[in-house]
Amino acid sequence: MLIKQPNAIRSSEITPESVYRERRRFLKLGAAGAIGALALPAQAGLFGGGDERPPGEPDFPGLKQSRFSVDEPPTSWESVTTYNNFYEFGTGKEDPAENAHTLVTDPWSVTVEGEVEKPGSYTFEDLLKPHTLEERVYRMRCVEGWSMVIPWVGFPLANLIRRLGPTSRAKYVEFTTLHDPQQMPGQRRTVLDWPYVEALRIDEAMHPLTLMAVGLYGRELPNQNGAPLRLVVPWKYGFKSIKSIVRIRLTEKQPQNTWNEMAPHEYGFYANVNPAVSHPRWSQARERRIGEFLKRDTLPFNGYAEQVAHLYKGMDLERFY
Ligand SMILES: Nc1nc2c(c(=O)[nH]1)N[C@H]1C(S)=C(S)[C@@H](COP(=O)(O)O)O[C@H]1N2
Ligand SMILES: [Mo]
Repeated sequence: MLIKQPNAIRSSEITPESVYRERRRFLKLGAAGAIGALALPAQAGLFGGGDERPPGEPDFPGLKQSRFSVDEPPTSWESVTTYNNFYEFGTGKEDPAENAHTLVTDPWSVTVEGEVEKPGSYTFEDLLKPHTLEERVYRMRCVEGWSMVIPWVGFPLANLIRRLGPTSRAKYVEFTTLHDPQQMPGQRRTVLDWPYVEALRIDEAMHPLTLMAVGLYGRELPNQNGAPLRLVVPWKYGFKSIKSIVRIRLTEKQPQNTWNEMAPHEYGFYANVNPAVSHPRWSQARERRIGEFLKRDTLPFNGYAEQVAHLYKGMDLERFY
């Protein structure tokens, strides 16, 4: 098996208790306020028994279930939170769960720059306040050939971008992860050109499937999953879903993303899940769903073709991989 026993130190054990409770109180109020009296506890029915869910109380009780959720059994909480890619905390799959407790996620702020009408530095709380959180169960596919199904908690990135007011020159949206080798020990080695940067074309960023996530399985994001704020783009290989974002920049020119810079022939800008286009060193035709034994076929656009294929009409996807 790929999965080790849980050894993660939860953020609740690391962050000073008072600070942690403050952040939680804010998130709870926000989520509850947004859904009001109509909300039903979606989780009970959704995961029907089993022990896939995390122990303890949810941080976001009574989340609305998104109509974009897929109807597939979610990967266990244990796997989702102990089998990670987050090179800022090491290159091994178990490294992030072991090491990410040194990341301080509260206070947190995000700098907004470039082609927007409302640039500035936003606290995590200010950034979130106007948005309605919901649960979105998404298929996720890593470029390495494994996949998961993850019940994210978040809101559409489009809503945030609209609020920031893109100028007519805004063609791309660039995201940057925190750069702090004190908190991120993996950054003391130059395995990547830090900080980690990712970007989307503006129409991809505005697509209703593109999510800003703040939680999973009804809980705040564990540090190893990109706390306190990360991108989730379910039709693209996992590396586009950048974690622990501190900067959002709208640009006219296509930004340089980290993995493309590292290995341009292996990782493109688009990174749409495509079983027909092999990675130079392996096929992308099949995948291993974590928790399952037999491999399954990988679907074009990770199964989201109906919703997103039109974004790439007329593009040669062998060239724009
Ligand atoms: N900052 C940052 N974001 C990152 C990564 C990373 O190393 N650093 N890894 C990416 C890759 S390759 C994958 S598959 C997903 C994994 O997300 P998960 O650990 O929450 O499943 O995060 C992506 N976001
Ligand atoms: Mo990945």
